[in-house]
Amino acid sequence: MGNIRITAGCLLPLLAVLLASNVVKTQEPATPVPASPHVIEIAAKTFEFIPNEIHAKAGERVQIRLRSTDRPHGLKLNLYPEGASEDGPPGLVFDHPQDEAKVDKHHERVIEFVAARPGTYDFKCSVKCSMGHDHDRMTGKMIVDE
Ligand SMILES: [Cu+2]
Repeated sequence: MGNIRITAGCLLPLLAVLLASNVVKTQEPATPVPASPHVIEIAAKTFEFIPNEIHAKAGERVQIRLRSTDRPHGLKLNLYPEGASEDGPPGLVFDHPQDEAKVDKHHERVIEFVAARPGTYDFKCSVKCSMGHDHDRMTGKMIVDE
């Protein structure tokens, strides 16, 4: 089989291609590291959130760490700021549908979203944690600044 001959003339272009592809590889952007979220701890207890007013900046990724100190509670945020029309995209953008973010006694629940639009977002306990109207005053607000 004398007609298959590998010469230096064949190898050089191949080498050039290999080098070029290697260069392209190193120029690819590194896997983006998600910006660390703004962590806000909230304690839920009968019948209040502590704190009941939290702050974030527009565009910021927010991580609420909700902890119950007594019985099951939950935290449900309005997705639209106070007074805004609910036609457009929501002001708070969740990676996963929010569900009721329920948390049991002495447990912690992480709620993560991007606070896309400035405004005041009300939140409330999503668990019927009292027989009377006490549960209704278990509310709070998140103020998202420009
Ligand atoms: Cu509650």
